[in-house]
Amino acid sequence: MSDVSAVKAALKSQVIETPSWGYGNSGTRFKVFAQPGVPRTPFEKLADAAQVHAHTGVAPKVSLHIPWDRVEDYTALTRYAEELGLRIGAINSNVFQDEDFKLGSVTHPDPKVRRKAIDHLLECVDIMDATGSPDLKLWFSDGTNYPGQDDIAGRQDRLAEALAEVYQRLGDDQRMLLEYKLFEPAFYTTDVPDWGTSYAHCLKLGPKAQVVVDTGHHAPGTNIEFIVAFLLREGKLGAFDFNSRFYADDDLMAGAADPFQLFRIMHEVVKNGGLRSETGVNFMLDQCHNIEAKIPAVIRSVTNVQEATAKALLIDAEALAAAQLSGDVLAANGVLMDAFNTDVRPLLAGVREELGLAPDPFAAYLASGNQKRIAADRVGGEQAGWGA
Ligand code: LRH
Ligand code: MN
Repeated sequence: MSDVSAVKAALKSQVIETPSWGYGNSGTRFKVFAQPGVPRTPFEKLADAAQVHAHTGVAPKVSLHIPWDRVEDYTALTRYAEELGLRIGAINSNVFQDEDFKLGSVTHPDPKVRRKAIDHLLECVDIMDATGSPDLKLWFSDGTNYPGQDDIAGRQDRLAEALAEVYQRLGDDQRMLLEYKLFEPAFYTTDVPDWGTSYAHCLKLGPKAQVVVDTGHHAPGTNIEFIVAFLLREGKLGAFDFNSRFYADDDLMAGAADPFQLFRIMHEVVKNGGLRSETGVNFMLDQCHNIEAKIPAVIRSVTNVQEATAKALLIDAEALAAAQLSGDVLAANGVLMDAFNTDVRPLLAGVREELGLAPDPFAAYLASGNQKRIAADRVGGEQAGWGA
């Protein structure tokens, strides 16, 4: 049986990075619904992220997205984050909204357009230098919509060339995290469509290049925990973008659509040393709260990840190994299901109290009155969103 004090210690030192864009307006092509109290500036997004950390104790990092979070003075933004007890996490590039990138960014047929895209990625590394962020997170919407539209292998050459130039620019304590996605916005080829393509590019680039697993970016039925176990074994799992989905890249709250999948993923993380800080896996949320209040939704997502982690930590590893090695299929599956069916909320409530926090962060936040306060204070100005 797992040592409860070791489980508690692991839960107390867990770090979940929240996305600045998760606090802004978001939607679909059909509609973006605004909400009262939505932040207007990156500073207000940090203030919202600080609420999540204040109530959960495990969310001290915030991912930024450029240009959505572009500011005059990144030192001031970083200092403000520190005053709030936060630090700047991954810097996300954005080569999916510029008019020039319709046919691709770093894979575009026109070298001038590729240059523009690479310069944006290099600007993101400058912002990492200014904010102390160790992670450059790259997701490319690049792809094609029709057979014959472009040279599939040629685009890979262009991608590899761009990644190599950016890789050279990285500092010793910096790394690039290459995210893959099956489709959307492109609907025929996507230039980084799956973990294998990202892994292959990262292998060629070197040790400072690792793969990002966004849980919403796979074909239905994909066994994501296999990918996680494989990449951890190779030392190439750099980060997660946690969210959940029923169909495609729905970007719903992590653990909301499929808590059992999140548990299976965290089991492979725990078993393969991915929770150890020295493994360097960055656990991030990448979600959109199109109809639900944003700060409470992020708090719920953080506690969902905590619950999946707690259940994974409670797995009786010895009993599991014994059953696996003796080929006792039902016993092995039973060990995992015992952990999954364990109500870990009392354990997590205890962990929070030991951290000096309220046992139920969601209820505590709603009772704090912060939601009413920001709705009253944040009137006027332009609410933050995807700026598309
Ligand atoms: C692409 C993605 C990527 C981010 C964006 C907000 O679907 O997952 O990680 O840049 O969402
Ligand atoms: Mn993502």
